Amino acid sequence: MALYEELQESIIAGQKDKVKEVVNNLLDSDTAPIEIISEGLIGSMSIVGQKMKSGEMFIPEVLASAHAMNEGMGMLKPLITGDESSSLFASKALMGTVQGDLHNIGKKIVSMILESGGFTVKDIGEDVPPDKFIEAVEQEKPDILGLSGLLTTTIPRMKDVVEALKRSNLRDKVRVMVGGAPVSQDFADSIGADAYAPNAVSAVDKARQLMGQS
Ligand code: B12
Repeated sequence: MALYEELQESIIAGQKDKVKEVVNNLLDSDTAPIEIISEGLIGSMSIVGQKMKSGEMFIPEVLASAHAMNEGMGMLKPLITGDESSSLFASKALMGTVQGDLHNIGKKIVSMILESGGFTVKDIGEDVPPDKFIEAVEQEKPDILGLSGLLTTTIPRMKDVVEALKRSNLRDKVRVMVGGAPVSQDFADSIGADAYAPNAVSAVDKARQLMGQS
């Protein structure tokens, strides 16, 4: 079996050790680390994404795949040059759960899947008040601000963040993406967000669309 095929199968199966072994074999065969990342790792995660969309894979399996993929990423990232890295991980997403809300599982999954899709992700945690989001946007200068909320009582805080961005003249500097079980496209539209995604896989698609990548 070709090495890329083997890599793809081991990522889909969530087999960390196998991923390590195949990445080493690819490196031994003089494949460029940047190519292994984009063709092998990110390519395989797109297939995982498609399988999740079609109902062939579920969240625990997708997470295992993301962990396996991260194993390979950990080996390869130090081997790529600064220029390669800045073009591959050029788009940055800042993620946080809104004020009053401690739910973080979905946000962590979205962060991880965004990372496996080639985004640089900074997660600023849970129960984040609007002024902390503003501070972080000023500091980190992300392309995308991802707001997560799981409670019907806390998702109105997403609107507060959008309004705070406007007051700080930052609204046109960052694209706002929202998500979490009680969030819908209608809600996203009503607060003036740029995008909504119902799950981690579509979050990557939406993030790519926002960046004009697809
Ligand atoms: C686990 C859990 C908890 C844990 C959280 C642990 C943690 N570290 O996150 C604990 C026990 C702490 C907890 C506490 C509470 N919880 Co709770 N909790 C849940 C539970 C069971 C699962 C949530 C979860 O992790 N789902 C799995 C993840 C993968 O799904 P997800 O979060 O929806 O994320 C996906 C998408 O929504 C999307 N997504 C998520 N974020 C983002 C962000 C962006 C930008 C994008 C694009 C997409 C996106 O992608 C994710 C991956 O596919 C839900 C029930 C449920 N079935 O949802 C209740 C639930 C959310 N909780 C609920 C409640 C009421 C509470 C409490 C108020 C209970 C209490 N009385 O104390 C407290 C509130 C604490 C607080 N201040 O936040 C209610 C909310 C009801 C409502 N409509 O508001 C729910 C729905 C349970 C219920 N049926 O009553 N909870």
